[in-house]
Amino acid sequence: MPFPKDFYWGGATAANQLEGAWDVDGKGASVPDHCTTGSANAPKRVTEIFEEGTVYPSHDAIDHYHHYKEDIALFAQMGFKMYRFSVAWTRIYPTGEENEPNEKGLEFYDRLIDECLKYGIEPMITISHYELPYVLVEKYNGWADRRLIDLFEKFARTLINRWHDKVKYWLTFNEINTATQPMGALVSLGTVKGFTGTINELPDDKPTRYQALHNQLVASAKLVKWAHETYPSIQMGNMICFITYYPYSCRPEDMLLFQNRMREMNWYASDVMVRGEYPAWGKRYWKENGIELQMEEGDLEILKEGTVDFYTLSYYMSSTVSQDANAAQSSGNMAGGVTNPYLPSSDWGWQIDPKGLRFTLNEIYDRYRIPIFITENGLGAYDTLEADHSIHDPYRIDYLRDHIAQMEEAIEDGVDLRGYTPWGCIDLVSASSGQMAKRYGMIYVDKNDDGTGTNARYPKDSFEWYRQVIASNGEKH
Ligand code: BGP
Repeated sequence: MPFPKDFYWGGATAANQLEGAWDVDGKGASVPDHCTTGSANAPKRVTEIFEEGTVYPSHDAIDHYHHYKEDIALFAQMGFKMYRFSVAWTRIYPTGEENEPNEKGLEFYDRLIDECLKYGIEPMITISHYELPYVLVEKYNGWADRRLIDLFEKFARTLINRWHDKVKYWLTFNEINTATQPMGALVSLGTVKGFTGTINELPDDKPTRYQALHNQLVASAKLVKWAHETYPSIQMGNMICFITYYPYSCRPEDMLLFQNRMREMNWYASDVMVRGEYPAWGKRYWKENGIELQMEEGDLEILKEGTVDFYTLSYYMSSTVSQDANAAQSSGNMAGGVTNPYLPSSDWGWQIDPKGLRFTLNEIYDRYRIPIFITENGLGAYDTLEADHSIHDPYRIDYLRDHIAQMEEAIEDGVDLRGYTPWGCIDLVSASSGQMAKRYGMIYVDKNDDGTGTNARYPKDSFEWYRQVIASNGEKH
């Protein structure tokens, strides 16, 4: 049986996408709190002022803030061994700049962590998951400003000092590599000072993005170094949005394009976090893209000293690249690319590729030789709530089953895979579209795009299926 006996089966979420209670108990506004709901035809918008009558989905989300006990009990019923969640920065430091943390915010996570531990569920915390305090965007243009490093250290150390004896696994930044793509400016870096409009209208400034990413990489390494010195028992990880690219043809130009995309999207940030240095091709890349990184003395040493203990990734799809400008384009989570005729697509155009996961895990492990966790994977789909409150989601079961089968293969190949926490184990707000209708959960939540719904939770067919997967340690899937 390939799955090791202490394999961490579980699920993953992010604070701004499920907690709601956006201004309760002293919480401040974060970037997602300024984002509206989108739809298949209309992209979500960012507004500076809250518009009357507009739905801001993170404000209420699925009200996990008040339902966490029920939700963790359902996770326990599925047999979760691990739960990956994030801490809302604005619950702890509402503007990011306070000197003292907001005790009420900390107490919520005290309760949440204790609830997990009560059921023997190992918490994994993402310190920063796409939810920068909005004040830091307006005042500093987000991570473009180095002062964010100290503000982040203050926030992150507050969490680790408080929970180091209860939480062993920590991730610094969710999908830090999205900074290499235009969308990263909004979701990850907050370098969107003064911007209002749809997410398709985001202006792009590549040199600023790469500078802001450098600042984040330094912040991450600084924290990892401090955590290792202060609390040797905890483990620090990265988190990469892994997009596996294929060359569309065997043309040498396509092969080089494939290599460039893999480097830019996947290896650039993770080489720094795992190897402790920028890749050899970095200098040429910076020059050709007009990037002049401002570094301070000691930055390169910090990067060297703050390397992570384990590697985590999200994996949803692969993407195909071609030199041919006329090739049919496919849509996707920041990836874009051309349509791969061998793969089916989700309702949102993401190309489903379980075998690509085996390839990906092998590539990562060959390169770094450190333990790996898949901290996100799943299918965003439309679900139908039947009159008897059942939800039949065989498409989701198929998706997860096929990916688990390829994880098995990768483990047989020799990959040190330690855990699997599929995304949005309970329905929550979509990061890219702001919709509730794009559902990932094994637990259905009665909440709609227009903000209506009872917030009642109902297990889908995938709930019982996943329970059996976990109970059999992956043998039954
Ligand atoms: C990742 C994010 C998550 C999550 C997931 C699914 O990029 O880390 O926050 O939302 O993608 O994406 P979406 O919600 O856009 O379908």
